[in-house]
Amino acid sequence: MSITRRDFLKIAAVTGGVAAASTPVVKSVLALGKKPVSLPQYVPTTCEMCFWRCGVIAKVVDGKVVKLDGNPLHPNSRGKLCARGHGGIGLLYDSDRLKTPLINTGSRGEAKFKKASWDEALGYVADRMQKIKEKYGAESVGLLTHGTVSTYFMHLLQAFGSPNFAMPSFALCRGARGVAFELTFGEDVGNPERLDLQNSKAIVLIGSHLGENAHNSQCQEFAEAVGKGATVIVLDPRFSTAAGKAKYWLPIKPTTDLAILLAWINIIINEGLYDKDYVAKYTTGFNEVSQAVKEYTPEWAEKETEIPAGRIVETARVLGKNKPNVLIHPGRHTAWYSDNVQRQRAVAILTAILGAYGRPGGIYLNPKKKLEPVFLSDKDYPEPQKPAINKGNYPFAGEEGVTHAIVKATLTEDPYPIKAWFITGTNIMKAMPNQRDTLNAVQRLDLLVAVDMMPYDGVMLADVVLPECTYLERHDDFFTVKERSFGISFRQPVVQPMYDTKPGWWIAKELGKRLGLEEYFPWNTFDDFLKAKAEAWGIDYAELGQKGYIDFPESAKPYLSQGEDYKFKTPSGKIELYSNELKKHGFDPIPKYTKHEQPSEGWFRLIYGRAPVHTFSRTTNNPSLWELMEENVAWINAKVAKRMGLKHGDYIVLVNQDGVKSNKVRAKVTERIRPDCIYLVHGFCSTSKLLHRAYLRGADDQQLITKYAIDPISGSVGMRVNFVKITKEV
Ligand SMILES: Nc1nc2c(c(=O)[nH]1)N[C@H]1C(S)=C(S)[C@@H](COP(=O)(O)OP(=O)(O)OC[C@H]3O[C@@H](n4cnc5c(=O)[nH]c(N)nc54)[C@H](O)[C@@H]3O)O[C@H]1N2
Ligand SMILES: Nc1nc2c(c(=O)[nH]1)N[C@H]1C(S)=C(S)[C@@H](COP(=O)(O)OP(=O)(O)OC[C@H]3O[C@@H](n4cnc5c(=O)[nH]c(N)nc54)[C@H](O)[C@@H]3O)O[C@H]1N2
Ligand code: SF4
Ligand SMILES: [Mo]
Repeated sequence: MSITRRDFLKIAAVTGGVAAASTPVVKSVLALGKKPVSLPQYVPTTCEMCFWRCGVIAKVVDGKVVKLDGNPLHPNSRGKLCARGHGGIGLLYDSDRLKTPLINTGSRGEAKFKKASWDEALGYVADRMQKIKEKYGAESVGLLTHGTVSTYFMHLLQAFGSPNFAMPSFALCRGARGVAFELTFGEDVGNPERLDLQNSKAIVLIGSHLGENAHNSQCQEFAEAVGKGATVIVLDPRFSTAAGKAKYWLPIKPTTDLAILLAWINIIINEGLYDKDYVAKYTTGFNEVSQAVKEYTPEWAEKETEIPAGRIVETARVLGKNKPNVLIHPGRHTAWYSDNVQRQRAVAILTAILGAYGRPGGIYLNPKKKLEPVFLSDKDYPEPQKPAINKGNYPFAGEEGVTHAIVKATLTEDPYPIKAWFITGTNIMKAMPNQRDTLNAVQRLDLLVAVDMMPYDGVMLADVVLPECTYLERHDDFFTVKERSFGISFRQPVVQPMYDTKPGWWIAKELGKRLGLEEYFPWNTFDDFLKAKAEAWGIDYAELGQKGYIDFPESAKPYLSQGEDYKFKTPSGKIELYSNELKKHGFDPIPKYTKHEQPSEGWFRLIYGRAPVHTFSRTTNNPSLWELMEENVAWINAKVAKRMGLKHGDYIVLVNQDGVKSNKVRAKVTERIRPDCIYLVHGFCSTSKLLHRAYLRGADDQQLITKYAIDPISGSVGMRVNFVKITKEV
């Protein structure tokens, strides 16, 4: 049940001072001579079951969290949580949680854990870090990290003297999109994406499987747009949940999306359906694009994509007719093939010629609000002695680093050895492709430290495991939210940490102390740091604690006004349809279509995505979410299944081009997928015996992704380049 704004204001009033004995309810219970019942407390905080970071209101009774609801004041949740958000209680009370620090007493990765005190575990880590620093230099300590815990460990790593961190959110997720949009518009589309879905008249989803991708407010806005009659066009080899809402489902041959995008651009220009004033005022390179796309006719695109030319023309006209109130969803997980940046550049160019950037129903503008950064400490980091290896040799790799660059340097010791990994908030066995490389790299380390809440696969490889408490038990740094207006979201403990677990900030600070870096942590508790930061920003900390979210409505300026002079943050100040930056680095300044390998007879392309009730691997053991979906299934086209004599629900095993076999998995026999693909929901089949529900349940897409293709522009990783065969042996 969601609560109304009015209810929430009542709740906010309760949050401050709770359950005073004089309240009428308590009085009447006392009067009856019964045991006093404490009133529920409602504590606002921020969700971390995924990275949408919705506002949550936790209902706490007698020190136990009994319910989580969406914070109606928060633009990412709007009073509702998704299933995973509600499932936060399952995480908190999962009896498989990490409960104390652990030290592996066996060989690397043997997971022969003994319990340790914090002092012993942190002392062990600090001692080995110092030895590595003496022998190889501080740069030889690397960090693979994701989520809020990253803040503290990136700080610690840099204070120690290493620049070598990487997050899956760049190369394995939205990096290619960020690069393409920065090259074209001078900025990324944000996180959450600044999509004006609720006002869109036509929406194109290129793989973006909203509904299965459960990003909360985006799904709410998509539903609203559909309700208001927006025309939805879905490009997906699989009939996704979103395809069920679409007027046009275009079951595109995987790898060929760039062909349809270029054909659409061609048709829209050819038929004069583009936004002429907008193009003239805000863009550069239109003539070059017009010339370059001429070869991409609908008939040519039909041969590549297997979508009839007539359909391609018809859908291009839908976009032209509804401009500028159209949204070509820029996607989020854009790590598909080797041309991710160019595909995303085509999305950006199409958006621009339809005049949809800074327009209702398109992509809204960043809110206007600037707060001076307040760092964890004012002390400068030492200058690393060696160049960073975390971006590989990719000219447009982002600040978040490239995970496979860390793996490669560890394996090759080129240009210098990496001898320690911290893995914090990421499951290296599930997030990164080619598990054999990961395992080989791990064997070359002198130290592997995991900071996690649960014993997922990557944690089982660690020498030392440092248990973080869950997001419901800790403070974290403020989250700045750039929705239509600017806001700040707050995370505070809803209950005290269970077992011997500690917040990430505490673990980093304590380790810092043992490394002689205490000056980098000049506060006692994180509450102290946040109070000081709130003061520096002129924010009422008590109000933030009561509401969970503070908004600055005056900062909203979602759309360009009529004829407005607007300077984009590109070198030319215009939207760069033709990219001089790419040209300078030897890349195509306008996207060119490239062909990709296709599966041969008897083989299928392995594709993957999300289930609405799970987040990657991290929820597969969550008792409440596991109940909703215990394992994944392999989607197989019905005609293929018939030819192979497979029935719905039969167990099968998938074998990839390198002979790697999956765990057994049930076949989902369906018309809703192309015959050349097999689809798995990502994240299943944990190999950790400490997970009583997730252990060996379903099949692991990552196990079968032994091959990957690298986008030379950004270092983004294409993971949909593996082929599998189906076998019935179990
Ligand atoms: N094959 C394949 N690979 C993929 C993807 C795919 O779809 N298919 N998706 C890619 C994408 S889009 C992304 S964003 C990445 C995601 O990659 P990851 O974020 O690494 O995803 P998870 O597998 O959920 O692993 C998260 C780990 O962090 C731990 N964790 C969760 N919350 C916390 C916390 O608050 N504190 C600490 N200390 N630990 C925590 C969990 O217990 C778990 O061990 O994977 C990428 N890799
Ligand atoms: N429930 C839930 N929601 C999530 C997450 C989660 O773990 N669980 N993770 C969040 C994160 S970090 C991310 S990055 C997003 C990812 O979610 P999205 O960005 O929405 O989707 P993708 O993972 O890019 O794409 C998955 C879809 O692409 C289709 N597909 C496969 N190959 C092709 C192709 O060649 N062309 C086309 N057009 N389609 C193809 C698949 O059939 C599938 O429907 O989800 C977010 N939302
Ligand atoms: S989308 Fe769901 S899991 Fe993600 S932050 Fe929001 S409620 Fe939590
Ligand atoms: Mo992602």
